[in-house]
Amino acid sequence: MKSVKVGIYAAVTCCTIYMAHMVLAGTIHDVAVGPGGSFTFSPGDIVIDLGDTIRWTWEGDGHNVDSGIPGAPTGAFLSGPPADAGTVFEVVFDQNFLDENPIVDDLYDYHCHPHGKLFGMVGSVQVLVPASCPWDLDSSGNVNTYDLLALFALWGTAGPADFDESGSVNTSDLLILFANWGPCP
Ligand SMILES: [Cu+2]
Repeated sequence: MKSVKVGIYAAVTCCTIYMAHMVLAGTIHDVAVGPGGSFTFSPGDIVIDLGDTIRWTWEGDGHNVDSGIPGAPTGAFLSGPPADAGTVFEVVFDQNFLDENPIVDDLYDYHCHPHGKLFGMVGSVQVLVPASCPWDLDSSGNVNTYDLLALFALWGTAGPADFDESGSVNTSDLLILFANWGPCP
């Protein structure tokens, strides 16, 4: 009987860790470097969620990936010296990365060092960071009666009070608001 309990415990623990990993592991977005002999990154501008990875794959020769605009590298990331087709470079844009490389609006410009200035070989990564206190609908710093009233005013809509993104503000969102009642973290 004891071994059954241990088995169940192990399965639950394992499953929980696995699910937590699934939630934390972001999406990988592919960006081609110099496709078709061009001096471009494709897609050039990309919007990702916090925790996502950009995977640059070289399809042309003599390029690199350097953070910042041409002539003003920021040091946030650098693939190394210019490299050839087949090279792969990845950056995980997680909270640690953002903390270590703070930038206005979490918008990371980058360029190819040899071709950035000369051929406009540039790109950007916009990281979308979820609001830390989305229940504070009026941004007062507190989840209170005003937010409750705001939620009722948005009842049935897919607006900002649809916390669980079910498609409309309903009782579930009301309960989420109550669960987060008080000062924002
Ligand atoms: Cu280049």
